Amino acid sequence: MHTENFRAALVVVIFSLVYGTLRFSSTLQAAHILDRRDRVDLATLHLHGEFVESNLGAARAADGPVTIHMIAEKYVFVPACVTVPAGVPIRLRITSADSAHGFKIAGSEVKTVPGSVTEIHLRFPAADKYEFYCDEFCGPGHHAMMGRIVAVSENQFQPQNSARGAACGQP
Ligand SMILES: [Cu+2]
Repeated sequence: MHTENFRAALVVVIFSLVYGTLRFSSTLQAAHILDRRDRVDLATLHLHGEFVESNLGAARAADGPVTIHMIAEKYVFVPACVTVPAGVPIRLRITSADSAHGFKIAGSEVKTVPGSVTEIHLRFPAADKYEFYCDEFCGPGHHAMMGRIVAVSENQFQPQNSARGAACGQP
């Protein structure tokens, strides 16, 4: 009888430990995801703030880092083509104008949802073209939702602050 009670107590203790550990790690994970996202007002996305059209694309801050601002919407990325310098850290800040979308490129992927900014750090090792696409099914045009990052050498890099800037990736 004592043995049965002991076994029952042991099962409860083990269950509690496993459950507690899972709860703790999922809370940490959620906090981590929230940390990496900023809120953005969907209604004024195009009017002011970091996602106005004139601020889309790649820009280099005065102290050096390069940031890409991008909007995902059915069924395009704006801008769909971005030129960046190769071999340096690139910060991508992306948000969605409508539904959940994915952004997948060369071994990295993130999800983006309306009202939040998702941030990811990328680096393109060589001057080359890197295709990206939406990997979150978002509707009938999903399959065509793609774009391109063109990494160029430092001295060829000219930040473009235009969503529909000059032809990108043309020879
Ligand atoms: Cu999609």
